[in-house]
Amino acid sequence: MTSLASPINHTSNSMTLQHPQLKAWVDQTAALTGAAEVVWCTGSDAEWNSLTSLLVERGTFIRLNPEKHPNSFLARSHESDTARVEDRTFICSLREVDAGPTNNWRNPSDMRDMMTEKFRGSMQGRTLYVVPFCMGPLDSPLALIGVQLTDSPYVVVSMKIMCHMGEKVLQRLTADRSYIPCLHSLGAPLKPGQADVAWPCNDEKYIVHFPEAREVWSYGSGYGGNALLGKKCVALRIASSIARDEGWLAEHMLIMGLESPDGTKTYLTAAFPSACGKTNLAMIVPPDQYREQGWKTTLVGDDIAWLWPGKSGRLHAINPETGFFGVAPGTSWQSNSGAMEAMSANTIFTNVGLTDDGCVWWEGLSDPPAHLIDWKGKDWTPGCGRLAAHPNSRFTAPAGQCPNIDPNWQDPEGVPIDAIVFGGRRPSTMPLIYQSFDWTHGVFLGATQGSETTAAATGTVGTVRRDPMAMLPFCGYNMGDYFGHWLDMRKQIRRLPRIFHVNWFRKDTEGKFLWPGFRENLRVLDWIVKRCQGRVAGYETPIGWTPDWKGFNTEGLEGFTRERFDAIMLFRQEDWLAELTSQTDLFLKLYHTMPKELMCQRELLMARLV
Ligand code: TSX
Ligand code: MN
Repeated sequence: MTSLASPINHTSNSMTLQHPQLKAWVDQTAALTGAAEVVWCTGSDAEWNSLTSLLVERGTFIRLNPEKHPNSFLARSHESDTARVEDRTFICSLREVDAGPTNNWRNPSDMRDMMTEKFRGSMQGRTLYVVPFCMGPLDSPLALIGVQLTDSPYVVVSMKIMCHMGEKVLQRLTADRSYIPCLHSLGAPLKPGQADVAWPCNDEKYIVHFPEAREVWSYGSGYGGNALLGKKCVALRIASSIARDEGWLAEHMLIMGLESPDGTKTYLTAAFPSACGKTNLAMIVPPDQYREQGWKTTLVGDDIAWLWPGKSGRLHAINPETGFFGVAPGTSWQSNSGAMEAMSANTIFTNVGLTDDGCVWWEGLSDPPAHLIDWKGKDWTPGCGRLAAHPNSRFTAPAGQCPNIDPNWQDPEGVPIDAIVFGGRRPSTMPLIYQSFDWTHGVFLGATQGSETTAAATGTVGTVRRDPMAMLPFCGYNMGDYFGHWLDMRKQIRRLPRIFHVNWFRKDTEGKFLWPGFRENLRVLDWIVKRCQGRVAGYETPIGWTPDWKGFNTEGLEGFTRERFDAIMLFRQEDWLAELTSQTDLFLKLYHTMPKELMCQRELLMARLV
C-alpha cells in the first residue's frame, strides 16, 4: 500500500478533502485490503480516457468502431457474473423483523466480522479507487452523497455515466455532511507476478446492506447492481430506509412528462415488475397522430424515483441517476428509438454480440448479421442455436443523450407528480387501464401488482408472481412497514396524485395480445392525463374506474373495434375471485406487519365482487 505523502486535508491528486473521517476510512480500507495503490477519482474526461485505455489494454474492454460508436466499449463478463444475485443479498438490520420475511437477514455484527475477513487482502495487486458520488441533482435537498471504494476500473467508468461523480461531489462533501460508505471488492487479489483475467470476480458473492448504519459492503461480483453500488444498493435499499425515517419515498419507478396540445404538462411515475418494458414506456414517442396534435413526451428517469411532498403541497420527484443501465435484447429503433439514440456514443455495452465491423448486435435489434462474436467470445452464426447476446446484457448510456430528456430533469426541486401508475404482465383478469378509488385503494393496487409467470390457459388465471410496487428485491426494510409508510404519506401530501393500474399484455381467447402496445400506449396515458385534469368521465366497476368507449381515444387504431375494447376492459367475476385467492399468499407471508387498511381494502374488494 502507498503511504500518502500529501497532508491529511488533500487527496492523492490534490483535490481538497473537507471530511475528517473519509481519509481515515480510505487508509484503513487500503490497509485491510492490501491494495497496491490508492487513486482518488476526479470524474474528469482525462480520467475516463486513461481508465478506458487501461481496460482495453487488460482485455476487459474492446473499443468499438469509432465511426459507428464513438468513445464506446464492449465488455464481456465472466459467465458466472451476469446478473444481480438476490439469494446473496442481505439486509443486516439490528432486529430480524425489520428486514422482514421477503429479505435475507443476518446479524449485523456477525456479518461485519465475516465481511472484514473476506476483504482482508482482497485487493492485493490491485488499485483501490475512491469514487465520491452523488445520487440526485448535485444541489437537490434530497441528494445523497456516497463514497464507493472499489478495485474495479469498470465500476469507476460505469459510475461516471450513472451518477454525478468525482471532484464536484467531494467539493460538496463538507465536514457537516455525512456520506454513505460503500465498500466493493471483486474478491480477486493478484499475487506478485500473477496474470490478471479479463473479468475478475469471485464465485462467492455477498451484497450486504446495513440500513441503520447506512452502509453497503459488496464482495465477489463486478456486474450491474451488485457492483455499481449507487443504484440498487444506495438509491433503493438504503434510500428506502432513510426515506421511511425522513418522510419520503425511494421507489423503483420511471418518471416522465406529458405535454398535451393545450400546453399543460403532466408528470407521472410508474412501477412495473421486470419484463414489462419500463424503459420503453419511459422513452415513449407519441404516435404520429398525437404528435401532429401537439403532444410531447419527455423523460426524467427510467428506473428510480425519489418522491417527497414538495413546498407546493404536491408530490415531487427526482431521478437520483444520470444514466441508463438498460437491458439490450429487444431494444431497437422500432421498440425504443430514444434509447437507441442515447447509446449512440459514450456508451459501455456488456455481454452483447460484436459484429465483424466493430459494432454491437443483440436479439431483437435487427436482422441478424451473417457472422459475429457472441457474448462469450465465440463465433456465432444465425443458425447456430445459441444466443448472440446474454438475455441480461446491458447498455450503460448517459441519460442526457436521450433526445427527449426533460428540461427539468436535473431541477433540484424535482418535478410535480400528478399520477402514479402500477402494472404487470397479465394475460387475463386485468383490464388495459383502471383507476383506483382513492390513495389507500391505490396503495392496495401497488401492493398486489405482479406478473403472470406461466402462459395461462386462456380464460384462467395462471400463477401470479407478486412484486409489490416492483420493490420486492429492493426494499431495505420490512415490506409490511413499507406499505404502512406508503399509506402514511397520504397525510403529508396536499394534492394527492391519482393512482392507476395498466396491463399492456392482456390476451384474447386465441392467445393473441389484445392491445398493440408500444407507442399506442400514449392513448392510455392520454386518458390518465384527462382523468387527472377532471376532463373525462370514468365508469365505476367493482375494481375501480375504467374508461368507457367514448372517453377513450381509439381513432386511427386499425381493427380496434368496440368489441375489442370491451374485451380488453372486461371485468370477469370468476377471474377476480381467483385473483383474490391468489393474493392470499402475499398477505399471509406479510401477515404480522401488513397494515389493517390493506386487509380492509381486500375485504372491500371481496364485498364488491360477490
Ligand atoms: O415494452 C413493451 N411495451 C411498452 C412500450 C412502451 N413491450 C415489450 C415487452 C417488454 C419487455 C411490449 N410487448 C408491449 C408494450 O406495450 N406490448 C407488448 C406485447 C406485444 C408484442 C408485439 C406486438 C403487440 C403487442 N406486435 C404486434 O402485434 C405486431
Ligand atoms: Mn430496475
